[in-house]
Amino acid sequence: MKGDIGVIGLAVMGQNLILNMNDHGYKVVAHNRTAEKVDEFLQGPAKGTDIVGAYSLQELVDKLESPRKIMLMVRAGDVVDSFIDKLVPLLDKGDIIIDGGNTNFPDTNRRVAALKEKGIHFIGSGVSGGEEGARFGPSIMPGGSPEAWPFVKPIFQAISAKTENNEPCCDWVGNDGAGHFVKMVHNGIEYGDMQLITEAYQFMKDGLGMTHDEMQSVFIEWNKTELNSYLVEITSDILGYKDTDGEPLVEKILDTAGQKGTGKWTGINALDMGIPLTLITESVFARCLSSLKDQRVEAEELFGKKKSIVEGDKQVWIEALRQALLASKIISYAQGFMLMREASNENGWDLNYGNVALMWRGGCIIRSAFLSNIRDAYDIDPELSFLGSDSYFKGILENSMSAWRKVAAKSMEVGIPMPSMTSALTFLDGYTTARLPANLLQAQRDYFGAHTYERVDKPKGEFFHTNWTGKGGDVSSTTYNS
Ligand code: NBP
Repeated sequence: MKGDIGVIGLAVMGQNLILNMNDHGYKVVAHNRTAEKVDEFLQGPAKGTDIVGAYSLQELVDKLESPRKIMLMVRAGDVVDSFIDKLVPLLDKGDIIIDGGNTNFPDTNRRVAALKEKGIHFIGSGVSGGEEGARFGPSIMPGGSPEAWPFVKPIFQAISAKTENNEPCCDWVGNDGAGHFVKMVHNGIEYGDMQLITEAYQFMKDGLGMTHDEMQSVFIEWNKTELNSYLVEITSDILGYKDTDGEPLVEKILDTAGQKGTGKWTGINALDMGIPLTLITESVFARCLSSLKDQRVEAEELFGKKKSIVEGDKQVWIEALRQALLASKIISYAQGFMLMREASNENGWDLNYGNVALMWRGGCIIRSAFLSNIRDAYDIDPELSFLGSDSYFKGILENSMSAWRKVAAKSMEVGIPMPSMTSALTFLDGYTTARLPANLLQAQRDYFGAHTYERVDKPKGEFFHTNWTGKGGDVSSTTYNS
């Protein structure tokens, strides 16, 4: 009997996805560039299963049922192109290549188009959930050639995570690189969620002087509220984890954050599309700032160590912090969905936002109870332009406002950096202000560069230039927006 699907790449993600597929009754053919890893896998974790090995791409192709489905779980970038180039001459028209790595979506756009010309279908799929997700149920976000989806759907939906109602956290996202785009936004939101939690931790630790056991208890309690999520849950575990000397391990970890680029891509994409994705972008910058460790140490000596003490009833502050975290999180998701909406419109992807929320509901790093509410919001209004306008989220934003402002103001007063919580509040203030000072900005642009402006008392699209000093000419610059 031939294999149902081939998987190339036997590192942590590939191996675990294969074992997951095998558990669900699919016969998988496994291949890896370094052939010894095929043997190690077959004689190790795959021993006693139906998984078979292939030591060359030809052998892999020969062992698969038509139309062949071959999933790449390798390092993103050139490695994917190199495997595609080697596979294409061995495949038949109608065969399917799937890239399950963390690929930047323009690469997927390019690959879908190039392979279409050769009659090969291509799916670019985000896979989230790390090692455990891959093994027992990841969130899977596939997009690309729609003709390929019916062949891949049963396997992907079988191995994916399920919601509490047993719905698969996997559905077709859209054409071209839509799947990888949605995975990129997922990762951006993950950056935001993580940053928000770290800001709450610093406020509790430095501002309120709380012990790690106290902070652990707070996160355990928060996990029973609307903040219920995987990241809040693991944070409580981390805060409670003691090193061999009995001290909290977290304080022995160097405070420089790593990043592999997906948060940065999200921010760059937002700038390209003109979407104010402030919270996620601040989260990326916060990681950049953290990596300037030597400079920060020198600067603290130069400026003096801040006292950062927050006075007042600790329990009241903790509740204020919880509300500030929840409200900021709503803004982060609202901005992420704004970005997806713009990309969907620009690319004609017709994204289903409720489905996206459902795909993130289980299996992935940002999984949370909150995503069910997001799904409900898009079920009520599929074209919702700002998540915060949905009545459930609007209610939380309004109820949290005073606590959120208190936390933001206090952080500024005592010098605890909270870039994401404060920028989220600033965003909401801007978004809910009908008249911003951009009129003055337009006047400045017209003053120094004759860039023209529109008037509130004239129809939109009519442009004016003023000779502000009486010295300049009446010639205006061309009007366009980049
Ligand atoms: P890695 O990203 O570490 O990639 C390892 C695989 O890539 C191995 O099969 C390796 O073959 C192959 N490879 C490399 Br590296 N360079 C190669 C080359 N020049 N030619 C051929 N093969 C090459 O594995 P991973 O952590 O399992 O991740 C797989 C994909 O899934 C990545 O795109 C990753 O970003 C994404 N992802 C990872 C996670 C996670 O939690 N790790 C989560 C979600 C998505 P070799 O054995 O011969 O070196």
